[in-house]
Amino acid sequence: MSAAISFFDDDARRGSRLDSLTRWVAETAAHTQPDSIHWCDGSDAEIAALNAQMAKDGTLLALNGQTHPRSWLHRSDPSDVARVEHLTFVCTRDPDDAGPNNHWMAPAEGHARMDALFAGCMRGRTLYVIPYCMGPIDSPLSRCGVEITDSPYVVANMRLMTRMGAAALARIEREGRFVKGLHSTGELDPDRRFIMHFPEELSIKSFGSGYGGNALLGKKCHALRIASWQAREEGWLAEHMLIVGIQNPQGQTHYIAAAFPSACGKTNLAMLIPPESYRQAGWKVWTVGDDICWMRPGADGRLYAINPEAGFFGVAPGTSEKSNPNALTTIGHDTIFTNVAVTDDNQPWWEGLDKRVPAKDWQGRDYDPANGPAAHPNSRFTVSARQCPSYSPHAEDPQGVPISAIVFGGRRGSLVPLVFEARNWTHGVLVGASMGSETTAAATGAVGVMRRDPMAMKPFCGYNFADYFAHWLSFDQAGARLPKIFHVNWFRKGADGQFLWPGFGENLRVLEWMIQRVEGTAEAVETPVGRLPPPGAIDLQSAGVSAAAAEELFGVDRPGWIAEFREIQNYLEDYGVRMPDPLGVEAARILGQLMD
Ligand code: SAT
Ligand code: MN
Repeated sequence: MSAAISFFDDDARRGSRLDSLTRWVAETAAHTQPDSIHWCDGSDAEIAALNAQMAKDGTLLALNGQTHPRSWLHRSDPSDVARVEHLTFVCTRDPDDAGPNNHWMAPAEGHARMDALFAGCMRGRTLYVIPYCMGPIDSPLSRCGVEITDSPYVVANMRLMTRMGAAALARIEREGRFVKGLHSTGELDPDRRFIMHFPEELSIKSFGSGYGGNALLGKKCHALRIASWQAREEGWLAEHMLIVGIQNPQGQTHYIAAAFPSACGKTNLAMLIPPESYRQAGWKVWTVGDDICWMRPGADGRLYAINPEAGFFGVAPGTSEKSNPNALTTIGHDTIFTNVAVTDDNQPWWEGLDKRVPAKDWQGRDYDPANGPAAHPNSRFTVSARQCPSYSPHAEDPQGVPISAIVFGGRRGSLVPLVFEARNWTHGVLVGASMGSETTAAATGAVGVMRRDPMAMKPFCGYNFADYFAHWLSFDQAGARLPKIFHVNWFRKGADGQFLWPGFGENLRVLEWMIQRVEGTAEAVETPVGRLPPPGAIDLQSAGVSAAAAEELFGVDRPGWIAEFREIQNYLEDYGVRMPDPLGVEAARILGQLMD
């Protein structure tokens, strides 16, 4: 790796709009004391040198080059395998601006704590400066940031997940504005680990973790927590949503943005393969993004969306030829795998992939089922979106893609039907605001516990949820041509504990009904909780769903919903006077109808 501080040597840079960046880098270096500084240019030569260095020191292990060319395995510290929500803070001057949905700390205290951790932490290490752009480099919807890190693994991941390097630096120079993210893996000590956000300063400080959303600061920290704050100020939306294009046999494509909590199948839905009969009829599915969506009203009143990311950081377990063949093709080469198992011929392996028995588990131990799953349940792949066979030709359009429908969904074993449509925008915002889901392995803590996860943003909204819902409501203006809003639940279980709905490619049957609703060609039945497809509107038989299962999937259990809505009312009331009235009015109206 070059240790040269080439950027500083270049007098031409001085006095440019990069002054604040060079000053910040110099101050950070003075405080963290790295041995050298490297400005990332994003080139092939740079990553080749970095990979070689990481292969040498064991940070990356080469995988089978025959089956997985140019792919690597990284084993993280066993205590550092997921996001840490209890150590994640939003630091605003007024605690109410962060809201009850965030852990809050005063900015001065947050900085003091973090600065103490960062003091001298990069001694013996290289400080990498990563200029990056979230979104297509020439899109007005994109926003830039710079991450300073001492982790070459973070550099390699950021290179896949963002537009990183020289072009981003040029845009930063043009705009003079960027989000500052400072990261160090520290000693990976869980007791010295914090992820702090300072939205009023557009800055992030993250210490003590090298993993995913804690360390790749462009992702959840910038593109959701800080961006949600920027979006409210600037009149757009930064959401935890996949974006998928559904092309019908007539050749029209509708784009759908869908919010599900982490590890609830966003990547699978974004890369869906239509059932055989749909493929033959000419249906096609196009992937725009699998995790984050930035949306803004266009001149025609529609919402236009970009995927701010350039790659996928997907959950490996459960990814298979059946569940997501597009993902398997995508990760066939040039991929970083984190915390997966390996076979005896050094291929990456995880539960649900196939019937082979792995040789080593995610910690590098000889595989022994007594030690639990071979791959960590939150093991991941990092890969460029351009390798995805279904990557949309419009994924990088600077103006974004027009959104026809917004879908909210949770992991709910009971009560919530397979699909329903919101009556209007306000009802749709309530549907999103009252989303509940059972927790997954994507965050540390108990798995399978039901919690409210509004719009799948509970861990990611950088400000008070009450203000966030008000911001959502504000899009309903004269001239707006807003998407229809739906709710889905792929995870409904029967009395025997088995899923009632097959999911995966069959989900297209549900999306088809939504598109027909958007086009005005499908019927719906009014119920107090929303509009449901009438019997026969979705071909369940071909999806292998029995009549009894169908009845459960589309039933409205009034006593169950009354209890649910009482809980929702309590939840909304916890936010006090900042909660916008229309949501409470809407919830009361639905509850009244349920009790009629
Ligand atoms: O670890 S990440 O936050 O990047 C992944 C996720 O939780 O969705
Ligand atoms: Mn996510």
